[in-house]
Amino acid sequence: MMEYKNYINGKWVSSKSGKYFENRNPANWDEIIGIFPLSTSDEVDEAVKAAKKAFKYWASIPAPKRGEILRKAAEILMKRKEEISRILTRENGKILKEARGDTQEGIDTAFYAFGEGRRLFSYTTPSELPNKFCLTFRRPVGVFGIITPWNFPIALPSWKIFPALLAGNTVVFKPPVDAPLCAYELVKILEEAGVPEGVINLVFGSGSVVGEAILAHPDIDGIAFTGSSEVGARIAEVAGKTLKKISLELGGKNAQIVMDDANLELALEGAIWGAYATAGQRCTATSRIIVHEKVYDEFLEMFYERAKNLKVGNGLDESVEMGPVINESQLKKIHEYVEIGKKEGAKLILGGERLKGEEYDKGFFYKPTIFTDVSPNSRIAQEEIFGPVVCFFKVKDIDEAIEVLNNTKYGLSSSIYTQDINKAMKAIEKIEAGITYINGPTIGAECHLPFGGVKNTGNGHREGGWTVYDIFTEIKTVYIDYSGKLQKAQIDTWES
Ligand code: UN1
Repeated sequence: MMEYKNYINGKWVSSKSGKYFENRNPANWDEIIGIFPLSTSDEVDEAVKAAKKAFKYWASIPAPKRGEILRKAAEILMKRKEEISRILTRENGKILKEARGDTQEGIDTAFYAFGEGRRLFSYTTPSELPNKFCLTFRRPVGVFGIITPWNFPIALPSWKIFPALLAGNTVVFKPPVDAPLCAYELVKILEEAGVPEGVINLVFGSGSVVGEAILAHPDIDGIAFTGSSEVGARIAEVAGKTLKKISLELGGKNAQIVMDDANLELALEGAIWGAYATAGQRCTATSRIIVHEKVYDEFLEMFYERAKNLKVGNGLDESVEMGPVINESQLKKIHEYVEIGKKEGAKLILGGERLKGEEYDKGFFYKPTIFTDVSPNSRIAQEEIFGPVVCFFKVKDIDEAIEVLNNTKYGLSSSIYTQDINKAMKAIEKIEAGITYINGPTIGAECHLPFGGVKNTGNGHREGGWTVYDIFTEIKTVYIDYSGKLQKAQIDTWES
């Protein structure tokens, strides 16, 4: 059995607790992929010390040179793409095609960070006084605690770690217990690419021990987290006590609108992909489909037929369209929501149960599930289920469609299928979400554009693109007075 280690101060070190957790394949729970340290708060402390010590040196390296190291990491990740994607499918369950996309997102983000090494733009502006020059530039924040979920085991740590490092921060990384091997490979790649000791530290373990120790540690300056809104609120509370910079990417209850003038075939492909890719376990997943009454029956029928025939199975089989969900407790949670939906009076027209049979019994396979007649304020319409469950809503026009879409505490992704430019423009303007797709599904964000949401989906930050550097840098404002005399802002007048 492969036993994995933490990476602290440039060394691979065994668990101090002597305790381990198992990483198993959700498509076949008998398959143990490896065991990983159940680390203690002491190990977090060591990692923070190493990161704090390494910060001065790392921050002093010019950003383009830090970028060179990330370019090397991108090249290694590119070379190992297929191997890592297969690891990803084994530990996460998502189908290979999607695992390759997950890895590719990491590669793209590393190359983008490499390029940003030669930009890291900031502003210069005129001074209100003569012979005075004003400029701003970006400095690193310090030590970042990075806590990521299992649903994008390469892309999400990449979104955070690569820009954090490029900007000159050092990192203590706590990966998810459900997909730790990708994290191990990612850190291995950074080590091979030449990241100096102490700059990236990896501490495996539980949220309740390792996660909490990171949140409370006084020498951690910032936290970047992706996960549920409940955990996000807890992070803000605990990490807020030591006034850390906090970036939270949280839940979603994303909807796709299908108008009566839409290309229904296209809308169908988008809806199926948005709802059932990654078995619905994306924060961007389509969990609500809002359809104009004129095409409701026709579209529902089309969707039902496709969903019913979706091939579910082990993601390593290239013909499979949907893999298992991550673990037993997630499977139970999804099923509980199905029961809640039924009790609430929604009509279950497809799925709503675990798949049975020899090829399924050792994994956590849930049937593609559809509810209709869902009351807009019911729990299944409002809460994030994070599984292959969609709710259908019938509306009479674009205004009602947008109203139903906005009726949620979340605001991450959204989509509308229409051929009418006026309806599309209205949706762009009125939908309360961080992301709106026109004639595309709610999933498929590109790494060089801002990613994040409004309302309870986050706390105002955007990962991705140039905006992620607002999370991982602090702005220094500089006034250079070359007048040779004391000039007083707000007091001196131009004439005097
Ligand atoms: C997530 O689920 O947390 O847009 C991220 C998408 C992916 C990223 C999802 N590129 O669906």
